[in-house]
Amino acid sequence: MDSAEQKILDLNVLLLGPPQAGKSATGNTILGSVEFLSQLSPAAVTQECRLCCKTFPGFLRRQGCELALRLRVLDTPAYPSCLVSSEQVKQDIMASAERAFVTGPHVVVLVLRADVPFCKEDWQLIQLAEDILGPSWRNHSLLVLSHYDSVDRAKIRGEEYLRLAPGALQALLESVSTGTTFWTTPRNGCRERVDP
Ligand SMILES: Nc1nc2c(ncn2[C@@H]2O[C@H](COP(=O)(O)OP(=O)(O)OP(=O)(O)O)[C@@H](O)[C@H]2O)c(=O)[nH]1
Ligand SMILES: [Mg+2]
Repeated sequence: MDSAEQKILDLNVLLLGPPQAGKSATGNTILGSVEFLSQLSPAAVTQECRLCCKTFPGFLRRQGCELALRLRVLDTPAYPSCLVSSEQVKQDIMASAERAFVTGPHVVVLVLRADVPFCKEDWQLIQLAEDILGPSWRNHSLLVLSHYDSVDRAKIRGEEYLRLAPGALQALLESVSTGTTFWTTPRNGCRERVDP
């Protein structure tokens, strides 16, 4: 590794979630710009995996030296899918993640809608995170509950939402150690974080 390479910190992010959960919008939020097509559709918008790489020079200082952050975000088609074979999507995602990330994904962002019930199919998503990251997947996964603005409009506050959530979702929230984020309405394709 030469000195130029040492000044770059890589962060590989893999987005996963069911149809229309807000995966692409989340990717845009992470990148801070509109890179992925994010739109309402009765069909799948993202049909194949797409990598976006962005470098943020001087992002942090370590031992008196400035480091750039190189963010690689892989947007993926919906999984599990109700439109095409979920097994095929799973194979595509795993193959694309292997191609995109030489050192593997560092963080898997699981995007679920806060305003629709957590159902048993969602466990397939968790299983995929585990297949990709291995047994320590919980330590390297972030759960994003999108469409929190709808929950907010229904005047359900964060704590109450968590109390009302089915046991399976509560177990997931407890097991994902990197924390949960609630997101509000997209603005210009990006979103803002709100506190639960
Ligand atoms: N109100 C609201 N709308 C959202 C939120 N997140 C995403 N959306 C909207 O939901 C729609 C789908 O968002 P996408 O980012 O395309 O979702 P996706 O998971 O990438 O969708 P597919 O690629 O079709 O699986 C878009 O119209 C977004 O603007 C949110 O937190 N609140
Ligand atoms: Mg998408």
